[in-house]
Amino acid sequence: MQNKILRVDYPPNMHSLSVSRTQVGIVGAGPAGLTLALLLERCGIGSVVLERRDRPYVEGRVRAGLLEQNTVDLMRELDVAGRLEEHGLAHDGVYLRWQGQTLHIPMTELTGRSITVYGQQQVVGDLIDACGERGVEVRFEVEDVAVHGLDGESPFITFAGEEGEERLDCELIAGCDGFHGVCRPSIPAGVLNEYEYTYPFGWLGILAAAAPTTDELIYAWHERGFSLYSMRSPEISRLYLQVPADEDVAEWPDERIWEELQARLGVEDWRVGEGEIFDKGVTPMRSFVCEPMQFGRLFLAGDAAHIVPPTGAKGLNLAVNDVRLLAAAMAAHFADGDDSLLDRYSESALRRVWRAQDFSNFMTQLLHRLDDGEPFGARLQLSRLEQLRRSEAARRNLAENYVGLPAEDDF
Ligand code: RFL
Ligand code: PHB
Repeated sequence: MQNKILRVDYPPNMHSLSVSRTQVGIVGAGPAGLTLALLLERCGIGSVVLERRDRPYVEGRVRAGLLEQNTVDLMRELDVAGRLEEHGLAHDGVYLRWQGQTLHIPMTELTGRSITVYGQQQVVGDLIDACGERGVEVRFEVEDVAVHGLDGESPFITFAGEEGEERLDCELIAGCDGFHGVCRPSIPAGVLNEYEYTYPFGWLGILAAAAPTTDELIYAWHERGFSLYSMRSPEISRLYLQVPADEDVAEWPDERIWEELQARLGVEDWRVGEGEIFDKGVTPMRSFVCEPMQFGRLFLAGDAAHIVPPTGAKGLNLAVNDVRLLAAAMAAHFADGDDSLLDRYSESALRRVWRAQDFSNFMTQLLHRLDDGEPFGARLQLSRLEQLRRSEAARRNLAENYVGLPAEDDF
């Protein structure tokens, strides 16, 4: 559908207000919002994506790196996987490392499904390019976005664009604006149940111009704290260190980072490959879910509705799964007025969200230094790691959760 734009000019002393109309107003141009816009476009449904930041900022934000097979399959289905096929690194397993031992978990052998390392920055860049090529409107640098009329038949979004105030009338609104967005807080008090847990630690993440010296990701338990060895390409490594939640990145000059990584990840005759660090940041870790993920004509998706600690590598994958369900439900609404899928959207999405919450919490509690002053927790962790080494059933359980449930199990 063509988006209609109508400009209403008021007398000179009043602000002019541009009013336009689309079928679905989408707030946020992260993986959730952009993927939803492309899924809707494929069904002939018009949408406008409203994003607070500018395009270079959105494309430059360093975040996730690990895509489940479902996510890769959806990117292929949407015909946006060209660069992913070329540059994505297919992985068949991961390593767990503790006390000098390394255990390979052969994901593909255990589940028949695989994982792909491909940076969220690239995913977002590919999605924005596809929106441009397919005429999907993405408006960057819009300010003061607010959603209105959510419990009526005619919701609308107001915002300040380059030319002044604007109003976007819609039939449905998708809140894809991340954890700190405006959509979730616009739902009236008392509607949502919110579940939250904040961890007392965070991750210091770096990108380095260094060839990875490992063929698979390494998740390492260490008395000094957790660390993770990941990558972005044969020349670029992505590494993380557990640090206190409120850590100042200035406390971590490059030499200290490499020293700590070698101490936590290194084993005899093997070292982490070092190189120039060109990105550094600290991320807090929290678990959060709001229920339901919808109110009237507003549907939340991705980090706007739930956050997982990154240890399970689930956040982006959950965001993409939400909009896969949401797009199908919206398509049924527009095709024949059938709202049964929209009514069930939250319930369908939350099944996978809670599974991912549990798995992300399990991986976090298994591998991080708990800092509660008691050695008891560490002994339990070592016992669980030992069980993974001894039991194929335990490895299979981890592998099934890590690669993600098949998409068809959701509706
Ligand atoms: P995003 O990506 O936060 O996008 C939301 C967008 O909304 C915009 N926005 C607004 N726009 C207009 N008006 C407003 N008022 C707005 N407020 C916000 C924002 O600017 C932004 O562009 O949410 P989305 O689309 O739900 O995607 C979620 C993922 O980004 C997130 O879950 C992942 O990055 C989490 N994550 C990982 N997920 C994985 O699946 N695999 C991983 O390996 C993985 N590793 C990670 C991660 C997240 C990390 N950090 C930094 C949080 C590793 C890290 C370190
Ligand atoms: C990443 O490559 O950024 C990454 C990989 C696995 C995780 C989290 C982040 O669990």
